[in-house]
Formats: sequence, C-alpha cells, structure tokens
Amino acid sequence: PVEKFRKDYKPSPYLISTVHLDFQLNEESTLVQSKLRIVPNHAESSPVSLFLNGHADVVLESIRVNGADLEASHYAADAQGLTIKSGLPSGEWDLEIATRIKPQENTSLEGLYRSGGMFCSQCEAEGFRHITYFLDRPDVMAKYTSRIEADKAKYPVLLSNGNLVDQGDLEGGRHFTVWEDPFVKPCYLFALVAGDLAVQEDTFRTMSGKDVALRIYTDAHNTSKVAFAMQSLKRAMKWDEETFGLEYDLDLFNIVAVDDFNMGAMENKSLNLFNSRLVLATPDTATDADFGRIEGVVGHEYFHNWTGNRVTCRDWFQLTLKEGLTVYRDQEFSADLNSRGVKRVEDVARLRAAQFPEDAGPLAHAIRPDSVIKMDNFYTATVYEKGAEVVRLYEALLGRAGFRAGLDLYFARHDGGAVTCDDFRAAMADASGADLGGLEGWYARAGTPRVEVGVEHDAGAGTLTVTATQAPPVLTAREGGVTTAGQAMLRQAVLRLEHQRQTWVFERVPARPVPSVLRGFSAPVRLTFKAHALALPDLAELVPEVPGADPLLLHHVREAAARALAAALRPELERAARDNSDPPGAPYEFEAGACARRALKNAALGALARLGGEGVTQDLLARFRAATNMTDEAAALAALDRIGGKVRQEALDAFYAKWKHEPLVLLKWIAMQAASNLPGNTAAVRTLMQHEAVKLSNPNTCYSLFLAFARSPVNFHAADGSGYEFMADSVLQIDQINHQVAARMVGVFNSWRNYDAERGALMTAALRRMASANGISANVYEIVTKALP
Ligand code: B3K
Ligand code: ZN
Repeated sequence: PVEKFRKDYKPSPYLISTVHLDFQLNEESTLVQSKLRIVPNHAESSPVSLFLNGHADVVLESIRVNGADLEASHYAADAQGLTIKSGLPSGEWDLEIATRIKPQENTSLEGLYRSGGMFCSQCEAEGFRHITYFLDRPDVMAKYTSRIEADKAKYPVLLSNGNLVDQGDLEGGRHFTVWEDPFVKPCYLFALVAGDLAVQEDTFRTMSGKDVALRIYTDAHNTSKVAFAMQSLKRAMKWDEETFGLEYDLDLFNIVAVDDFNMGAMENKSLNLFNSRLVLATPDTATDADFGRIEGVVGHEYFHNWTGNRVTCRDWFQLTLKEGLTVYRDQEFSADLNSRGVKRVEDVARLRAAQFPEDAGPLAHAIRPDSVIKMDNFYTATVYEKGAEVVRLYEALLGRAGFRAGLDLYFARHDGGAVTCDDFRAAMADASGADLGGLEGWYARAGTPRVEVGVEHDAGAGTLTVTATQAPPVLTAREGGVTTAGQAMLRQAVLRLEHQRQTWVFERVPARPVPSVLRGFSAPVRLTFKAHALALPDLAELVPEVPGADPLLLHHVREAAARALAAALRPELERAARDNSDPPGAPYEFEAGACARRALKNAALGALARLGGEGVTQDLLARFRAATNMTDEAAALAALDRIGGKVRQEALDAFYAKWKHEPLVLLKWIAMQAASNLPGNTAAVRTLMQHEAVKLSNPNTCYSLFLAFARSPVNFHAADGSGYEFMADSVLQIDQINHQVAARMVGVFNSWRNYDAERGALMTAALRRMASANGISANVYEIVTKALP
C-alpha cells in the first residue's frame, strides 16, 4: 500500500468538461459506456500521457478517441488504472470507454453494488473508479448526463443526479431514463439507483417561490416510516434559507433508503442515499436518540448541497473543509429545533468520548491530515467533530454576523469550485478584516491542547486578573463569563489565547466573582479544572485518565460506585421514575421536554436495576410489556439485561419474537447481547453470529455485533485474551467481505497503550497477527501498522 502526501498535490494535467454515461444493467453484469470531453489543463506544461484511475474489478471492453478505435499499442491497463501513452490529440477531444463490471459480486459496497433487490452506488471517496476509468479526484468537475437501462418489471425506478429529461420503454421488457445534472460536480457525487421502490412525495416552496418536489424512496413495506425524515428535510431547507440565505437549486430532491450501506448517508447531488436506519422511524420502532440522529443527518446531507457540492474540496486532505463545516451546520440546525443546551452537552460529550482518545492515540491526525494510505480511514471524529469545533472558533471570534459575512464571501468567490481550507479561512478573514492567522495551527497539528486558568481578585484595587497558559500554544477563543456566586452573569468576554501564557485584567470588580471559563465549550481543549462531575463518567473516558488501567478492575469499581449511588438515592430514583412516566395512552412526541422526561425516567430505571429485587424486576417487566414506544421498550430491555438471569433471557426472546421482521429494530437486540458483561459471553456472541438475524455482509449488523462487543470490559478485555482473539478473527473474516467495515473494527485495538502491560501485550499480539495475515486490505493494513509500536 502506498502513502500519499498532502504536500505532493499537483493540478491534474487534464480536465473533463462533460460526461455522458450509459448503464446497461443486467443480472450477470453491467456494461458502462462513458463519453468524456477531455480538456488539457493549460496551467500545466503539455502532457504526454493521460492516466485514468480504475479498479482491478473493471474490465475494459473498448477505447475510442474522437470516434476511432484506439490501437492497443497506445494504451495499457493495470490494477491501478488505464494509461493512454500515445496517440493523444491536441486541444479538446472525445474519449469513449466501455467497461464491464459485476455489481452483484461487489461486497465492498464501493462503486456500483447490489443491496437486496436494488442496484445502488457509493462513490465517495474513491468509488467511481470501481465503475469506469476516470480522473477520480475532486478537483475534476464536469457536467453529467446519465442514461440507465434495465428490466422494467424488476427495476421500475431508475434514478440518477439532476433532472429527468427523457424516459421510455424498450424491447424485451426493458426501459430507460435519462438524467441531466446542470451543475458541475466531481465524480464522487455521482449516484445511480435502480429498483422496485415505493415513493412518498411532498413539496417545498423555496424563498424565491420555486416549488421543489421531494421524494423518499424505500421498499414498499417501509413507506409508513418516512414521515419524520420528510419533515426533517423540509425543516432543513427552511432553516438554511433563514440562517444562511441558502436556497435549493434544482426542481427535485430525492432520498433513497439503502439497507447495506457502509456509513450513515451520502450527499450525492439531488440524490441522497441513506443507510435505512437514518430514514426509517416510527415511535414504536425508533428511540428518541434515533429520531434525533435522523433529523441531524437528513439536515447534514441536505446542507452539503452548498457546503460540499456547490463548493467542494480540491483534494481529499481538505475533507474537513466540507465535513467540519457541515457538521457545524447540522449541530446548529438541531440546536435551533430542539434544546440548544442539551444539544451542546451531547456534542461535547461525543467529542470527549470519541475524538479526544483518537487525538491522544496512535492514529492521531490533524483535521487536515498530512498523509493518507486509504482515504476511507479518515472519515474520523477528528475530521468531522473537531473540524466542526474549529468552525465554531471562527464564529466565536467573528460573531454571528461576521461569520455569516465570511460564508457569503466564500460562496461568492468559490461557487462551482474545488478549494482548500486556506481558501475558507481567507474568505472568513477578508470579509471581516480580522486576523485569523492563529487558526492555522488547528489545521496543522494533532492533539488536544491543555489550558490552565488561574484567577486572582484584588479587593482593594477592584481588579480581577485572569491568567491562562496552554500547551502547545495555539489560538483558542474562550468566552470568559465573570459572575457573582448565585447571581446572573455580570460580564462576558471573548479572550483570545494566542501565546503560551496570557493575562487579562478586568477593572471595577469590587467583590470576588465566580469565573466561568470555556463557556459553551468554546474550544476543543482539556481544561485542567477541579470540578467534580455528578454523573459517573463512561469507562472510555476513565481509562485514559488511569495510566496502565486494568479495565476489569475499573469496571467493577465503577459498577460498585454506581450501585452505592443507586442505593443511597433510591427514594429519589423511584420518584423520578414515577413522576416522569407518561399516563397510559399518552401519544409519543419527539419534542425536547418529552425526550428529557423519558431520558430522566429511563436513567432512574437503569440505576434501580442495579439494585435488583423482586419489586424492581416486576416493575421493569411490566414496563417492558406495556411500552408504547421504542425509547421506553429498549430502555426497559436494557434494564432487564442488567438484572440478568431468567428474566433477561425471557425479555430478549420476547423482543425477538415481536420484532423479527424489523431488521433495524433487531440491530438493538444484537448490540445488547454482544455488549453483555456476563462472564464468558464471547462464546454466546460466536453463536449469535450463526443466528438467522445476523447477516455479516450488512455493515449495520457488523457494527452492532463487533463494535458493541468491544465495549464489554469483561469479555473484550478478558484476561486470557479470548476477547482480543475473537475480535482479530472477526476482522480477518470481515475483511474478506468489506474492507471499510473491517478497518473500523480494527480501531478497537488503538487504545492498547492505555491498559496494563499484560493486556497491552495481548492486544499488540492480536494486531501483529492481523498485520501478518495473508491478503489483508490496504484499509486494515493502514490501521494495524499505525497502531503497532
Ligand atoms: N460524505 C459522506 C461520507 C462518505 C464516506 C466515504 N467512505 C457522508 C457525509 O459526511 O455526509
Ligand atoms: Zn458530511
């Protein structure tokens, strides 16, 4: 596997102005004919050869240049792509390439593949090269026309990007559609869908009065589950107009739900593809958390239409340009629709639980990485969540209006272009005249800065002196609230920490105030603070704080503390559970107050379950049986799981019997069993792998099974190494099916340095075994080799 470096970026010697694609979809193989208008990129000296990326699975059938077959001596194809070495015309010219591919054998779920009975595609980051030979890089932007032909009975719905410009029936029961996308785009935003799908429709009138047709496609039996996603889409469209003045730019917007999907969703121009679990939801099948995620991701993919699609990335090292900015936008969207405070607490908790450890581990990278082997490995919490925090710094420094002016200038300058993070910062700085040079460090360096704050009050002089030191020094916007104890906030200021040590003096502060720094968590830093948290921190947060941690010991200590706390607070917990329970027959509502009540009640029930006893068990069983929404049903099941024994098994069996026809609901059932801390559960998980509900070619299933298993301190971290062994076996097994999923699974070994010497040795032994296994993918290779000492 080859490592690529950001510093090696060179503009493409050729560009492509138009792309005509023709897909002949068939059961055994698919013929792809592509006609490209090739344009020399004159910024560069005249090139002699043209290299097009293409995966080994692509079989070349023919090449024509300006309408004439190209002689075999002029070109060569290998596992990386196709080189046209000679016979290239000067000026602009047409290149026609025919390739044959086998989507039905494609289990990597990159490029064109099958999910259930449908054809669908995933091209970001480098999937388009699995379809045909192409300049597969985001700075090559072209206008696309796509013609799709397939059997009409099997695939009545044929979709691609842009507007439907033609359709018709053909001989032999076949039919076709032609789609034209008027906007230039990189090939990673191309999409195709063919299937027997049902559709739910709605419309949205934009701020300039244009009606947009909104369509959500699913399997016929799931049409009743898309109402919430549709409502979220309409809210996102309205919010982007009101907040950023950004209007939708085509007459239709399609979403398709796909069961087998490597990640959450994909923002293909006007044809977003979604993992089914992020589209389908009804109160009885989805939890409050699921609803929240659906709203956020529907918003996220829609917002990409401007931040990502209209303005895209010059190269993949700039990924945070579109992802950090779009995560910031979806966070703000959810904050405006629900409780801003709760949303911020959730987002920061996620950052601390997932991104801080990543940034402190062997795979730490800057939000704009310097080198990459497989780009798919860099869709990380750092690029996404820390990237969003860096965007939040611009907002803190420039204020809302300054931030908006910067974004306006960014679009005015770069619409239709492929740009860098530096272009974004330049637009932000130029629109406001602010000096943002200090932000450079956040793009260049990995790691979480540590900030220490000291406060001194001089009663005589009436001054308050705030001193902050940071390591390593990096610009940090911190809103410092200066408050008097128990009183409303007196003053608020943004302190710019640009040097290693800085001091601010506030005048006219007669009484000693209580300072509140890092308000709203205004920078992604660790604050050396003496505060004590009320809730027990997650094990993932505890482990890095305890050098050489024994995860089992920590787990038992944490459990004992949780039990003691529950015992001491029993009456309060019982009251919280009782007072926050819905009256029978109350309708489910996804609304901030109702969600908060359910969360409190279910947290109380979870704590009471630690105490066990007949009364608690019977109450939980009754709640489990009577639950009218998945939030309460799943919470009761989790609490019964904690009680263990016969009731646990009965509840799991009842849950399976009730939901065996809803694969998305069964993901929760799988994850709960896989994460169990019952001693010896590894064997049960191996057995679960044989269950009819477990399909290892489905990424969601793998995540629910294996990533959940790795969260079990008792079984993943079993002292005899059996958990690590099971995980390594599973990685190697899944890598034969899907590289991206396998690479995500390996990530659970990254934290080996946090544990005691024995576990560290067992974990690195598992990593070495994977590294030396035959035929591992570049994806897995990159993670295991970086994780090893
Ligand atoms: N841009 C996609 C992620 C693609 C991942 C490719 N391995 C989803 C998103 O961030 O919106
Ligand atoms: Zn995104």
